[in-house]
Amino acid sequence: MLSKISVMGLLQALMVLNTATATLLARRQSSCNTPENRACWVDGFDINTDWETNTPLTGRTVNYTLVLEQFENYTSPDGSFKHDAMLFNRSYPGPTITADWGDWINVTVVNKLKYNGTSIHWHGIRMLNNNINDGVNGVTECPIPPNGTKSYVFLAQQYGTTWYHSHHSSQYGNGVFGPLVINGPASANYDVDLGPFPINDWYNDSADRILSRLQRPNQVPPSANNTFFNGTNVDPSDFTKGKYAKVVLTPGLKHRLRLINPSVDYTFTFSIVGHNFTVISNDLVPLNTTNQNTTLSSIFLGIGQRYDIIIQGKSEEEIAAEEGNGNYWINATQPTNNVCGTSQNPYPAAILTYDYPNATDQLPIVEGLKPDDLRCEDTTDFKPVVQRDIPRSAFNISPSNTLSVNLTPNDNNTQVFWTVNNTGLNVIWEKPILEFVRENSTSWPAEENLLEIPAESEWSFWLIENESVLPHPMHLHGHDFVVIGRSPAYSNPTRPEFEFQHFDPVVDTPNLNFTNPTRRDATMLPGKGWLIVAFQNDNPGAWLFHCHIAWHASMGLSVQFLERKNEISKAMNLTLIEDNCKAWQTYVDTNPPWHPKNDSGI
Ligand SMILES: *[C@@H]1O[C@H](CO)[C@@H](O)[C@H](O)[C@H]1NC(C)=O
Ligand SMILES: *[C@@H]1O[C@H](CO)[C@@H](O)[C@H](O)[C@H]1NC(C)=O
Ligand SMILES: *[C@@H]1O[C@H](CO)[C@@H](O)[C@H](O)[C@H]1NC(C)=O
Ligand SMILES: *[C@@H]1O[C@H](CO)[C@@H](O)[C@H](O)[C@H]1NC(C)=O
Ligand SMILES: *[C@@H]1O[C@H](CO)[C@@H](O)[C@H](O)[C@H]1NC(C)=O
Ligand SMILES: *[C@@H]1O[C@H](CO)[C@@H](O)[C@H](O)[C@H]1NC(C)=O
Ligand SMILES: *[C@@H]1O[C@H](CO)[C@@H](O)[C@H](O)[C@H]1NC(C)=O
Ligand SMILES: *[C@@H]1O[C@H](CO)[C@@H](O)[C@H](O)[C@H]1NC(C)=O
Ligand SMILES: *[C@@H]1O[C@H](CO)[C@@H](O)[C@H](O)[C@H]1NC(C)=O
Ligand SMILES: *[C@@H]1O[C@H](CO)[C@@H](O)[C@H](O)[C@H]1NC(C)=O
Ligand SMILES: *[C@@H]1O[C@H](CO)[C@@H](O)[C@H](O)[C@H]1NC(C)=O
Ligand SMILES: *[C@H]1O[C@@H](CO)[C@H](O)[C@@H](O)[C@@H]1NC(C)=O
Ligand SMILES: [Cu+2]
Repeated sequence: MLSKISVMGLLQALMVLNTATATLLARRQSSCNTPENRACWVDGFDINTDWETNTPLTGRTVNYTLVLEQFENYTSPDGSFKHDAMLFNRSYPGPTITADWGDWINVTVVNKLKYNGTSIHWHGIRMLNNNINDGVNGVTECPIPPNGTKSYVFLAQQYGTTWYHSHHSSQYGNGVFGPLVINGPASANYDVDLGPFPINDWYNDSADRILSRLQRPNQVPPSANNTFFNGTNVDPSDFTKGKYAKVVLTPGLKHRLRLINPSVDYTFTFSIVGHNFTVISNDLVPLNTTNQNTTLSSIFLGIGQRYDIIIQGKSEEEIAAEEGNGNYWINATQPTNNVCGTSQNPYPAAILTYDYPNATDQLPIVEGLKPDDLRCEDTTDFKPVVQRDIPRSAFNISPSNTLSVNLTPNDNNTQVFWTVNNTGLNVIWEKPILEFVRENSTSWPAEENLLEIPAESEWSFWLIENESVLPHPMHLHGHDFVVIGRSPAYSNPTRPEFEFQHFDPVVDTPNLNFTNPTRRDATMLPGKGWLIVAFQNDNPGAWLFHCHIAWHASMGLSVQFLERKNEISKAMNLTLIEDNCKAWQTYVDTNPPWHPKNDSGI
């Protein structure tokens, strides 16, 4: 049941990555990447390096083993409730995987779940010529069966903060996720790296049970039972149970905090009472902090999005001069019904505290920002350090690159689907798209929602129109996209509510941004509105573009882009997926797995 990645596959990927840098292994200078010089990394590589063409190959492989186990009566980290959970190495969230820019990462996943397959995706990782390690069952691999093992091997071509999670139906909602940190240069200086800080929703029920309820008509998704900061919080109905997450600063120093939203359904506005912060990257893309003001008092965090921020610690004297007690709330608020200006914290917050002689254990006493001060919309005006301009002349919108999203019942109204151009995604776990490609077959079913990227295009532009009032956090695999344009959020007070805003080529095209637009791997599609993204047609493989609300993805809200189809077999060794597919088939033959028609499988 063991599937191995051959050394040949690795070498192939190395060769195609960059012949110029592959010959010289990068070396670290001692004067580099100090608190005064974070822009520096190693000889010839710094914050201005375009990682799409240059990566400081270290020749090192970091190895991790993640053992995925099922717990029947897992006590929630807030002590409030017991239910099923699925955890990596018995830890919630899973362990942080850490590497340096240019390392190879080898994560061996051991599936000890009782009844579920699994498939682990490395969110935001480029996977250049390495689609077989993207970890999407039914697309790039078969699920890893119970008692099966698979090693995912990939290059840390980018650097910054991201996460990994199961792509097997809504399974990550049971706890199957963890942070992934790749050390590299930064676009502003700091003294202390505090590490990852996931903020996510928590339910007193398993993801499997919630999803099976939502697949029926007229169901509303449950409200979360808590918000977890770095995996914990107090019980909202009994503050003596569980514990607050505490972020500890040293007075006077600058601290880097790596925000991640690995929720299944919630977006947040993040803020810290009494502290502004500087955003140095969105997703895995460093931001220029000198030609724009990235110092903010709050930031919107959609599902799948990350922000690395730098917090300037106050001096002991500054703290003493304040009305507070040296402790400050870290809030993750939500606007009511997606209406900006109505943000509030439904659950207890986390605490920012200081390590100094006068520190106390008291709870913060200053309430924090007024709700209307909070930014409650996704930011699209951040400019990356490495500039990329998009050829306006190549821009064209037609029905062939328009995706229309809606919530659609089936004919006899017994099930509901999230559809894209009238079809909800439904992958075949036993026969991933890469298997069709290997067989040189194009006879995949319509429910694969597969869109072939025209071979001759350099840039691929996509207009997504959202018929529903719900905003959707859209995430692309295998690339960063640029956000060329977007309608205002439907809740924007200047817009009549619920009025659909179609993309109007005449009115809207002049306002699109082709000059160094925001570049990242997850962004919001506004309710009753539109979004235009573009990405380069340069990574052979089958790549998902999906809503990152777990319920929506599992109910169909996804397409797959098939890119440079004729080059896929050359770029990687597709036979490497075979062993695991055989193991999965053996499992299926004896234990028919649950995969109802209206579960997309991702
Ligand atoms: C990771 O495992 C590979 C293969 O077993 C080995 O060659 C390599 O030295 C290991 N890396 C480290 C950092 O130990
Ligand atoms: C979990 O809890 C249920 C209900 O309390 C109980 O029936 C079951 O035996 C427990 N399972 C384990 C493994 O403890
Ligand atoms: C990855 O780790 C597994 C388990 O330790 C090992 O068998 C395999 O050789 C490693 N692969 C590479 C490319 O280092
Ligand atoms: C996964 O396991 C859970 C709990 O054991 C079960 O309820 C669910 O049906 C399984 N899902 C799949 C997709 O196999
Ligand atoms: C997995 O291995 C355990 C221990 O060897 C065994 O009890 C269990 O039946 C196996 N499960 C499957 C699905 O093969
Ligand atoms: C998050 O929790 C882990 C485990 O308890 C801890 O080691 C880490 O310091 C925490 N991170 C922050 C930013 O507080
Ligand atoms: C944060 O920035 C706001 C302006 O947006 C400013 O009014 C406020 O004084 C700043 N707060 C701190 C603690 O620097
Ligand atoms: C940011 O923009 C400024 C002004 O355009 C430029 O001088 C600088 O080199 C850019 N890069 C960084 C990392 O600040
Ligand atoms: C940047 O914005 C912050 C917060 O809004 C504000 O406090 C600061 O004065 C601004 N800095 C510049 C250079 O405009
Ligand atoms: C620390 O507490 C002591 C005793 O209450 C007080 O005299 C001193 O001013 C405080 N120092 C600071 C920096 O808050
Ligand atoms: C921040 O969190 C604290 C503690 O939960 C709460 O009292 C305060 O109202 C929150 N602030 C906002 C703006 O919701
Ligand atoms: C979440 O927990 C369940 C089970 O205890 C309750 O039934 C729900 O009412 C609760 N939901 C919220 C929003 O707190
Ligand atoms: Cu959605």
